[in-house]
Amino acid sequence: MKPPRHSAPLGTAFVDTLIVKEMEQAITKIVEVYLKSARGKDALGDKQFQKLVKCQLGNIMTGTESNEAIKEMRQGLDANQDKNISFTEYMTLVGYLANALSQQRTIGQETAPAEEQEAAP
Ligand SMILES: [Ca+2]
Repeated sequence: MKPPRHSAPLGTAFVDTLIVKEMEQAITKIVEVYLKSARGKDALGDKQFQKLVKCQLGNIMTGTESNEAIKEMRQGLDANQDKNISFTEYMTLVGYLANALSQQRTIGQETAPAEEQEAAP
């Protein structure tokens, strides 16, 4: 009798499929949020951008309660200075936030095993 040789490769493929689906869902959601916020237009105006940041990014970003801070953020993202946030400019924000989250988690892992301690002298 032959041993079941398929179990390991199938298992790996299954895990890969799960990861792809999670990424597909995440990317789809990022696009959906933008399209819903833009309400059929090809870019986000000031009000749409304010609403998107307040409703969707309040837990991941600081300063989202301040209209002025969000306006400054929009100005920083608005690469072509047309006062609207295009999908590409929106993706700059998504990339920035993903990078910040990744760094935060990496730092968290580095410091997690250590006991809580005061700042080094
Ligand atoms: Ca723009």
